[in-house]
Amino acid sequence: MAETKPEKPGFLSRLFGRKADVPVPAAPAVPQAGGEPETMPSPPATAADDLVPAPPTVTAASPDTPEEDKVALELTGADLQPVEGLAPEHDLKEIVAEPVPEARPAATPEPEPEAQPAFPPEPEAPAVPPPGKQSWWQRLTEGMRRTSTSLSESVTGLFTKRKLDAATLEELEDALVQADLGVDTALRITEAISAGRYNKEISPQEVKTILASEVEKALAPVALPLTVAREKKPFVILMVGVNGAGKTTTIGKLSQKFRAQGLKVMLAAGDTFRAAAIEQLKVWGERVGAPVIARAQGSDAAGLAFDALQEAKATGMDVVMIDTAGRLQNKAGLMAELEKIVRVVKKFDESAPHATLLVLDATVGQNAMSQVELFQKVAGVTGLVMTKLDGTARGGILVALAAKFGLPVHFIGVGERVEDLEPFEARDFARAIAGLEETA
Ligand SMILES: Nc1nc2c(ncn2[C@@H]2O[C@H](COP(=O)(O)OP(=O)(O)OP(=O)(O)O)[C@@H](O)[C@H]2O)c(=O)[nH]1
Ligand SMILES: [Mg+2]
Repeated sequence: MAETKPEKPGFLSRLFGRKADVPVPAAPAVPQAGGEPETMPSPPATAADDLVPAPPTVTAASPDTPEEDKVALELTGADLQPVEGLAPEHDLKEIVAEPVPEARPAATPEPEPEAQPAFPPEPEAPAVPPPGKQSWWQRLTEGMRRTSTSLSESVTGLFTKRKLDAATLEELEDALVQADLGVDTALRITEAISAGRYNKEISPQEVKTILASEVEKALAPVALPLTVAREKKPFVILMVGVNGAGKTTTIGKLSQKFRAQGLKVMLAAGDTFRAAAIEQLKVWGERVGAPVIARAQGSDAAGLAFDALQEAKATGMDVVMIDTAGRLQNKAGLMAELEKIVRVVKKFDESAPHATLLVLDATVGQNAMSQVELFQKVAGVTGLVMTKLDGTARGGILVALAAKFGLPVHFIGVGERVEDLEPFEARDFARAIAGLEETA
């Protein structure tokens, strides 16, 4: 597929008088090893109609991972398969135009296909060292390695024993755009690097330090914790996102964190579209010690959410997390269902959902932009969780999202294990992306 690059004037004209509001370009669809979603087209992030459901990425554990550290298949939704008719190359208009099926799937669940990972292990993925021995910083840098290596290589290649000139800066800007940081941010970084250093030598380390500091500046305002308001009992969290983004596993991981804080957590299996999705949540519930309210496949998700909230109130739960389907037959069906869930939840408590978290898969690149626009419109997103930063060389998408939407980023995920999801910290992320060491 041809790479699309934004048209760029020369460096000097950009420094003196380039307009700041350059549109964010479509991500160049660079095929990646391992067959991740980056191989799918990333349409420009403009209209909500451009939403492309992500093909599910079941990232298998590295072959080097010891048996006991591998994530159980039933926790990861190992049955995930691309939705019929939603092949990435499918024409979007066609998908949207499909009629919404009147009848929901029959209550008798269809036999589930045999569990099998959708994608083979990535041969190029870095080996995962034993988790118990790693700090979050190690897991973060390990997970971000593809992005940071790619940026580091560009910086080292460009700035080793070379004077800072327009051509070098332009190449750096290209590398930053490739990492999905967005044109505006890339320009700001190159300007910060060039300030007072034009025609002088600058070391790769200095460049990385400036890069990290600019990324941190962009991210600091959105790095906000998810606070469970104790006066809301139950505190209702609605999880939304396209199929395969990581909603169910994120619910599992968050449940464990909340449980560790002594909170009583209930889960609502609102993805009634697939029997395996209900099972997946039940397994998480058992694992973390959280009751799961579920009904048969094909049941009304909004009704189930309402029942779960009543049950949670009756049993004194602190937090209820509602899982939702990431895929119905088409986008209209998915959105109608989400709107209904929100309406019904509000009947229970006008102030709920107290948090609506959009789970974004980092590997979809620029398509994350249109996902935010769409889900914001339908469900009123209050915060983001970005998963699978370990599966992409373009982790800079988080920076572009922050610049464009300013929505709080609560958590980031760099792997499938429970401990691979942590609250988002701007400084750590910025240093990891720039390939710098941790600071005290
Ligand atoms: N490598 C990696 N895999 C992840 C991460 N987060 C989630 N996954 C995996 O992504 C796959 C899909 O996750 P799910 O939680 O089932 O996704 P979902 O959004 O619930 O999908 P639907 O139920 O189809 O809507 C699973 O195999 C997860 O283990 C992450 O941060 N890194
Ligand atoms: Mg799910």
